Amino acid sequence: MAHINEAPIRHKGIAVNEAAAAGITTRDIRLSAANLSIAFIALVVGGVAGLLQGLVRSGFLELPSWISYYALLTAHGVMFVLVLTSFFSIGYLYAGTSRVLGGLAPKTLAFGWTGFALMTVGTVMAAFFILTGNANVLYTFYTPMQAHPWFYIGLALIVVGILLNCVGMFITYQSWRKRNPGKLTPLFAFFANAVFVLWVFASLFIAVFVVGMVIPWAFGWVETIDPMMGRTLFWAFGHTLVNIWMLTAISAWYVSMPKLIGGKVFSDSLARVAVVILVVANVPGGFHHQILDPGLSVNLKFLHVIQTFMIIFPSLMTAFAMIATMERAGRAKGVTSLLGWWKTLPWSDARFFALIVAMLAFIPAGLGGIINASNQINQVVHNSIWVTGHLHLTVGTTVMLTFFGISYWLIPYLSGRKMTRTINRLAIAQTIIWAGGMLLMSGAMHINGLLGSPRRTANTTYNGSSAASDWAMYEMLMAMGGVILVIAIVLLVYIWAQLAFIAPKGEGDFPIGEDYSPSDASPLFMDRWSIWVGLATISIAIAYVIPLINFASGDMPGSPPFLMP
Ligand code: HEM
Ligand SMILES: [Cu+2]
Repeated sequence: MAHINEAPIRHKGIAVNEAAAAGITTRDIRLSAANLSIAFIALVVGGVAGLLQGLVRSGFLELPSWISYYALLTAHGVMFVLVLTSFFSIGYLYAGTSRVLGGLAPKTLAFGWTGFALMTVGTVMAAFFILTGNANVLYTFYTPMQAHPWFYIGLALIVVGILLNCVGMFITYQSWRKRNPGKLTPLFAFFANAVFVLWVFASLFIAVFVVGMVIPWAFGWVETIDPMMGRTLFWAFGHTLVNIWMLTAISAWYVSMPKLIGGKVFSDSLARVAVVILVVANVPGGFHHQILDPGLSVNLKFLHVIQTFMIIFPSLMTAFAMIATMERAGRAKGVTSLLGWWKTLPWSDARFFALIVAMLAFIPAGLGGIINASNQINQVVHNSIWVTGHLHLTVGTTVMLTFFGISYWLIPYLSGRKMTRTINRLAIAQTIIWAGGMLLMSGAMHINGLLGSPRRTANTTYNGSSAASDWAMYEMLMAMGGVILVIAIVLLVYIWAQLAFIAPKGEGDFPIGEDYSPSDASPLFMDRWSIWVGLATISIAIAYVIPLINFASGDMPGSPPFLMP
């Protein structure tokens, strides 16, 4: 497979693989493909669970006694937001990094495969305990709800596996820098490195929570656990995870989208600044998931609302850069009218179409996020199904559609096949069906949340209460949205199978927008990650030292375990 134009780069200790002299090596392909395969399995399992939930909540279906709504809900959350997103990001970022840095270092492959193996074993363990009803703790595994201890060990293996992948990425990144003194790393690699830096921060919090607190408690070695400490550690991880998805998704918007529309990266340095702000400012945002938690002072919550709103800056910068990229591409094609460039975009190219729909979905998703993060309005929507509607717009639509769009070039790139016109058309239909299904489902969830319907509850009429009867119509719409989404998943599986095994051989490329114009070069210190990691550590310390010391100071009552039906 010959995909790369640049000469391959020699990694210390191995001879250049001649077969790979012109492109991504078979070894790199295998690692990415393995990660993507698990992501695809997670999509199917998570999707089936999602559909069943939608049908149960709306009263269309009653589950057999051997499986509970909460087992399904746990499977759905874990498969989609922990498993699918992690494996997909690794497969995609490793492939793109191999593309722009001329191959992964041999040690990276060793770390990558070991990480992959641990993550896969961890996923199978977690799935087993969820589906056998031994881990009805939802994907947030808030204590004092308790699962089987080996479920948590499965989660811990996933985290260790991810950390090994981080090390793998850093090795290739740093080895490229050593071999290219005085050169700025390519933008894609910068994004990839940032994602893995965030993963390290996220993993540290979740490791302390799972390994340091939950596992000893689940085995019964300690009797009680402090739920507040757990929630705080979880959301330091959980919110960082959200930005890991966003950063992964926007890497495609910044780097690949310009190439797909025949334009150029609008501003390399703007992109890098947006990345750095996300890395430095994001972890403390975790507290906006705890606005209604007791035990945190009002002043502290105020500080965190401010820190959360920092994230609006890179979001607006991204919106600006995307529109500017598209406008410039149109102007370069000779468009002079104010908005005429909009028509010159390649609407019939599924790779672009999925990305632009994802970007459009981010507008209502981001507005909802501002509502959630605002202390007063949060009181109205907190723990209602509005929140579930919000996360189906953000991760369910914006991130997922971007991942689907990426897969339309990534799979052909890895399989050495090409997207035919028919598959392209199916992929456009897939995008429309997915977006339509999500719009319907998440719209209904938003409205029902405002009407007071709680999230994370199976079907109930609350003893025939009239308030609850108002929810019925929107619950039916939710279920309809779910059915439409599952149709989209079936179509997607068909497209992926075609692209991976059946489509005619061809030379697809991994689209990489032209890096930067010399006049717009970022200063070299942008690549000094010690600066950004240092600043991020300071921002995390400002946010977390006081509350964690308070929780740890010993006057918090601990809780014995609760087992969910
Ligand atoms: C087939 C498509 C999907 C359907 C039918 C679906 C449906 C649902 C339903 C009915 C709920 C439960 C509401 C509740 O009781 O609180 C839910 C929760 C959730 N969904 Fe989905 N969803 C789908 C796709 C996705 C995707 C693609 C993602 C993310 C990548 C996602 C992430 C979540 C999360 C994180 C929750 C919250 C779980 C919790 O509260 O523990 N869903 N979904
Ligand atoms: Cu958050």
